[in-house]
This record gives sequence, C-alpha cells and structure tokens, in this order.
Amino acid sequence: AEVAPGAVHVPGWLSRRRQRELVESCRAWAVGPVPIRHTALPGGGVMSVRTVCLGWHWLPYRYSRTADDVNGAPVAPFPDWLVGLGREAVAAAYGDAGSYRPDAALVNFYDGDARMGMHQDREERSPAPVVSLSIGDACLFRFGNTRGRGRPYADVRLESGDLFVFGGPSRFAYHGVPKVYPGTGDPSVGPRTGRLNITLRETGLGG
Ligand code: MD5
Ligand code: FE
Repeated sequence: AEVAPGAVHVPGWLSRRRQRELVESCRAWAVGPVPIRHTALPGGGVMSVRTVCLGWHWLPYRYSRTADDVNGAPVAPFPDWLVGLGREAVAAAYGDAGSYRPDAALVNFYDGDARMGMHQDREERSPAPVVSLSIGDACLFRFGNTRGRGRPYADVRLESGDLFVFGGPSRFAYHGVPKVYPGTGDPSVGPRTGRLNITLRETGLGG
C-alpha cells in the first residue's frame, strides 16, 4: 500500500524462515566488533532503542567507519547478501530495484518501553530510498510530513515481516515509533520479546 508518494508498506513481505535467519544474524551482529548499545545524544540524553550498525557506523549526527562513540573499532562490513535483500525489497515496493545498492544498515532493538521520537534521517548523501524491515513485536509507526514533527501524520501498525520503503518525496519525512506492543511477536520467529527493525541505506559516502 502506498501510504504517501514514495512510501510503500508491504505487509508480511519477509517469510518466517527469512525472519528467523535475520534474527540469527542480528544476534551475531549485536556481539560483533561494536557491541549493540544505547546511543548517547549530544544533549546528554540516551536513546531508549539499542543500535548496532553494519558498513557505516551511525552516531549523532554523522556516519563513520569506526565506532567513535563506543570502542573505536572498525564497523563490521556490509554483507553482499544484504545488498541483494535490499534490492529485492525495493523491487517489491516499486517494481524495479534500479541502481539501488545499500552500504549501511542500522539494526534497532526495541524492548517494551523503547520509543523513537519524531525525527528525519538526513545524514545520508544519496537520494536513494531507505528500506525498513520489522521483526518481532508489532509497533505503532508514525509517518509524518517534511515540515515538522507535528500533524499531519499517518499512524501505521507495523507487524513482524513487514517491509516499508521510503523514497522520493517521503525520504525526508519526519517519523517515529511512539509505541511497541509487547507480546505480539511470533514466538516461532523471535526475538522472544521486543522488536527488531533493520534499515538499509545508501550513505552516498563512497569508498
Ligand atoms: C524503526 N527506524 O522502526 C525506524 C524505521 C531510524 C528509524 O527511524 O532512523 O533508525 S526507519 C523509518 C524511516 C527511514 C527513513 C525515512 C522515513 C522513515 N520516512 O521518511 O518516514 O526503528
Ligand atoms: Fe529514522
């Protein structure tokens, strides 16, 4: 369903098998060279979500090849199979992957109390879409406008297996996750509790 121009929601896109494989990968990434952590914000706050990155390490508000705010280690590489998954996702949403080649992934883990405030993703230097994959507990996803954090926005429930692609005019819309619904995930997929969101991005940073 096209929620807004360029914003396409594909419910149940990931098979349960693929969801399980991604949960396994996330478990390994979480204990990789840069352990999953709550990102510290410059104002003194700490994000309630825990994040681990591949390809490029995101920190507020730039990308780095090293985890400058954690342990300084080089970030884990972005695997080729994840490029393929991103291309499949864009093709599913838009009919054609075009020249899409993601080079960074942010893996966000939400426990039952975690939230993400309304924000824009502006660190990328590429007009390419962002691919979002949800696994585990369902959440309330708030998809806003490009002018500010307030109304108008569309509230969409994202379930385990859902794909969302944000491109075109939707790429720079404000968005957030005001609520997670604990216990709504599929126990045969995992994670046992909480929600995983994997976003694939083209940073446009090259090299
Ligand atoms: C999440 N993650 O569910 C969301 C899904 C993040 C983040 O917001 O920055 O890690 S990604 C949703 C997204 C990405 C880029 C653009 C837009 C939404 N959008 O225009 O709405 O953890
Ligand atoms: Fe975002």
